[in-house]
Amino acid sequence: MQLEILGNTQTITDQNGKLLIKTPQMEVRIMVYGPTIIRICVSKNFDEVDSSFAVIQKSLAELQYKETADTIEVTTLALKLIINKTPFRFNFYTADGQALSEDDERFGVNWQGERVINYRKLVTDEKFIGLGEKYGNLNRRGSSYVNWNTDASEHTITTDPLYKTFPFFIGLHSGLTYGLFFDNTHKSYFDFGATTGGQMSWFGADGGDMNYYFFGAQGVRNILADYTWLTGRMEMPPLWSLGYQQCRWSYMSAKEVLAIAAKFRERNIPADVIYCDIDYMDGFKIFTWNKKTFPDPKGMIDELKTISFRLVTIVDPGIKIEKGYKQYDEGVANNYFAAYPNGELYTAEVWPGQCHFPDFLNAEVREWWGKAFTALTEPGVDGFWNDMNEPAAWGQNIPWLVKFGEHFMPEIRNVYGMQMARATYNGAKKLLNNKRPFVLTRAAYSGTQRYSAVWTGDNSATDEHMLFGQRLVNSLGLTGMSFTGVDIGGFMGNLTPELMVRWNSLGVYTPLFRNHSAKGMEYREPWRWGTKNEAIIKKDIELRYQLLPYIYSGFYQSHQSGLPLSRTLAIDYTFDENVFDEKYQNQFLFGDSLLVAPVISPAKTADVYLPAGDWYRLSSDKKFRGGQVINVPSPLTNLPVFVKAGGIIHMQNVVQSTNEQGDGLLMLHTWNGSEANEFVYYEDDGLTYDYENGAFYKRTIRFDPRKREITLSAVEGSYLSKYSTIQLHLHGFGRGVKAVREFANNRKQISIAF
Ligand code: MIG
Repeated sequence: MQLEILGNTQTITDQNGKLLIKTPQMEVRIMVYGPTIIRICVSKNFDEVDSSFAVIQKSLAELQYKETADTIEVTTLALKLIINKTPFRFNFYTADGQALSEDDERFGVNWQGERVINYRKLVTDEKFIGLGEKYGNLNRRGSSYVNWNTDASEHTITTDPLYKTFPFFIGLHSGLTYGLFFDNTHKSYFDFGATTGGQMSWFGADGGDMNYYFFGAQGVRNILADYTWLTGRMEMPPLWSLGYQQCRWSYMSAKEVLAIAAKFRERNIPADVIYCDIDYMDGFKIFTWNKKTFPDPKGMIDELKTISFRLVTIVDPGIKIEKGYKQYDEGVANNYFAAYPNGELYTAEVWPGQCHFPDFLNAEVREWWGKAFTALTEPGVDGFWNDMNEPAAWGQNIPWLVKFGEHFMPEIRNVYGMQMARATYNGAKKLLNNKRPFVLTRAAYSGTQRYSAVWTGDNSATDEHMLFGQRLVNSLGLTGMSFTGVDIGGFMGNLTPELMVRWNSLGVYTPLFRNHSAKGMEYREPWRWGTKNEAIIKKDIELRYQLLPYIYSGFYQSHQSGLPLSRTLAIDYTFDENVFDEKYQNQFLFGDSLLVAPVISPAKTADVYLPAGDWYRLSSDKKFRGGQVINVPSPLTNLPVFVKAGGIIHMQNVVQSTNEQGDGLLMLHTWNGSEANEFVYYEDDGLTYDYENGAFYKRTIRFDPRKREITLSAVEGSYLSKYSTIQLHLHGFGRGVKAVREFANNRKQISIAF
């Protein structure tokens, strides 16, 4: 195999902001997307059209560069890209010349056959975070990874690859931050100094171009804002999808679904969602219902609605080969399925038996798929769960010569699931008449946040998996995915009541709060664990509902700026070494003000690292100084959760579902601190897209310890809050300060002295 390096520069041209550099072997395109974002694309043969599944922005029409004898320098307000001409290398600096990331001087970018690789210099103190759903530590230094979407059933906490591909990481060194998004859908590889004796890091792919976006913003938050500007942000989720979700493979009949839902109401355990896994279908045929066990889907869903439950149903990509089955007939007639190069349709076995696989890369197929959801939306299904879309088939490995339109399988495998989620989301959105669909997908690629929430697939019912799951959620948050979750309780295996209670209490602080288990496992509903445990589980679920106003406002941040709801401490405490300590690396901020320390179920006490600042335990208001490790009690009734001093958290009284109007009381909790703080409270109807036309209620809450004042700004937006009264609760303000004040919710600025 021949090693091809980037030869010497032959010509440089500026084409409306695109800098084209030709060498005898390759062509390089440099584009600027903003002061902190520069794209480099090196190719041996550029496609006519520059297309991406992830990126939704265009490059700027102008670019500043100058040429010297040895270099080409591209500058923006914030960045300097210095390209060495011989040998050809790409090096990035801040505007004032500090090195952010440089090519390895010896190897840089090169090709080995079809494979394209970039070798980069490692800085001594360099750390890496990101890549989304990947095993290992928060700091990825010393690890290597493969992106190849895989149905990783029965995975362990060291399995790689898993289900999703997010070829985006953030580098941290010398007090500086940068990000790199390798937008290449082929099987790809990332090595953060694992196999090079600490000499260099490298990434590459089996095919395609060396196409990457370099982010030079300072601060992880700013990099996330840039990355999600480039690849999109989530819409506001339906409020009901933030409630408690009960799943099972499977509730086998309409009767069982209704009985389970009714039990929540009988026992006054709040919940919003119940699921139908694959057994609701007729022979696992997508978009059908089993006539015997689900004879009247609409009747069942209507009944669920009367007790304020929503239904989410699963769909898989595999379409059963069966004449007379609508999706099969139409798919064959229109050539909508993946095929071998000789035109024969590709066949593989999944749940329904022999199947064909829709070509979700084709817009017409996506449209067709989207329309088929009438079979689900007509009876009243509100949420659409996309499974098996790696794509999975028995035997895993789909032959490489299978074609999806013009693309061979290896080129598109990593985006197949995302395109299925896209088709599902667009289809459901059209059918739901201005209501927001909830879509949940297992396979994903960068940009999936625009269409869908994700869960981390088939985990196991162990403490180890619970902690691992938290790392996955935190890491997914570093790649634009805010609406994420794990199977709470673990998919495979049975667990102790203690672990169920603990995991559920962590679920309160998981963006997607969904309890799920595999066929054959013991049932997992809250009442299966004895009276005492049920009471704890219930109380925790109630806490989730109390926190919903805060959580919803947290999702508004994701929608606005790409900041995830579950945030590894590396986002705000980037250069604090303790954050990366294996003992504390699972800790995270849930929204702006809560710090959560996941704890295994047997532990009666926990060591918690509190970063700089003052903190209060949520359950007791006991105050702690930050910048130290503390040991605190962690009984099953009380997960270690802390509020940041100055924290602002909106809560409501318990409701049994988000469908309940509630008592109209919004409780605004503030914890005393020496520094000023601000929080944007956000509310809308939680259901429709009217917020896009101004139908929201938004106000900034300011805590100002110097002025001794809490201010609620005047309301922005036209929506009427569902809360008629606001109650201010002051924590840690000492004697003499009235702890609770109450006032009618009005739209003017409100200032309260303390
Ligand atoms: O081959 O639909 O990850 O959540 O319950 C297993 C049955 C297929 C895998 C999913 C899991 C789901 C299960 N599915």
